[in-house]
Amino acid sequence: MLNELEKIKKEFLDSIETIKDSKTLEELRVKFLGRKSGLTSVLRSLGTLIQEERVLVGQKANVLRKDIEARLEEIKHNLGQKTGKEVSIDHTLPGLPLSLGKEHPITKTIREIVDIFSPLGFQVATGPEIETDYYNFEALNFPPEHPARDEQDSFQLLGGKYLLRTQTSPVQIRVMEKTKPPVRIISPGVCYRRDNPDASHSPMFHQVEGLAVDTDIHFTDLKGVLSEFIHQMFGKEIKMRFVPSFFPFTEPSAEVAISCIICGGKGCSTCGRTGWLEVLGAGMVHPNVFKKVHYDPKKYTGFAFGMGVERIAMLKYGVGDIRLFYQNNLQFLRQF
Ligand code: 2NL
Repeated sequence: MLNELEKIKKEFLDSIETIKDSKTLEELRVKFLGRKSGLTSVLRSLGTLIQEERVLVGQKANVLRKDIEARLEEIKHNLGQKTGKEVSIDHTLPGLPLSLGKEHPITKTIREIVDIFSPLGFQVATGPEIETDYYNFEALNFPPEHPARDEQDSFQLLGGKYLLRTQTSPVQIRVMEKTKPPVRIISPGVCYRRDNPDASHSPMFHQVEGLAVDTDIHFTDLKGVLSEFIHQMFGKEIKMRFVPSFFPFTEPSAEVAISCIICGGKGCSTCGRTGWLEVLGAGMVHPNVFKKVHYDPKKYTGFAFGMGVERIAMLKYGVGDIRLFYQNNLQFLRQF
């Protein structure tokens, strides 16, 4: 009987090496502690033994049983820690909600602008943010001493050959260089100007420019297209007005304003008590710009416009500070 117990012990110690999961663990538990196990049959046959043997074998058998139980318990604990599988999982519980991201208000506004101009026949054109002085200023008829060329107003890249574009017009120049009229494009994108940030200025901002060139483009076409844009963007009831202005690259030039969306034109703090809000600049493409891209200014005419996306978004959504767009404040961004 004592030999039998030694054999069981040895066999048990050998076979615990094979335990790799809770299933093999349970199989061994049944094999060594179950009703049909060797240990159980030793304990059952104790009655056949004489007094002294019964006490000795009985003690040894119970010690072995406790050892086996303790060892299996220890292995079970370790398995649970290693795999985590011993923790029961309720697979019917609902999952953790995934928080979906959403469009940034500036991206959203660009998309809304594009969605208005696309059906009017304007194709989206994009181009480099790092530009040369030629594409950013010279081709756009900026006089050599124009203050906008000043290093104060644009970011020059080391070496002096390149700068960060101050508007997206260089894209339109590049398109005109490559394609013959008719041209109808809008160019959304990021621009950079050396400005100190405040509620209405940011050194990095977004712009959408538009350009239409053909043999018979007139100021009325510009007015019709922008009127459609303003009414779709801000509402049918909104009034629009053109105020004479100046840009080097357009002649004549105009500043376009809309009746104040806050006070309806009566005058309030948002519109500076004028009843009007400036929303974009526009005009007829200057003949000097056409000459730069080898378009014949006697044959072709065109209109162009440019708008700041942040300004449009601020007016449309009632945002009082441009810096809110760049601070990754989710409480702000989730509202759009
Ligand atoms: C503004 C004014 C404007 C343009 C941009 C343009 C481009 C070419 C030729 C002529 Cl290639 N003009 N762009 C024209 C008028 C105004 O932007 O205040 N933007 C925020």
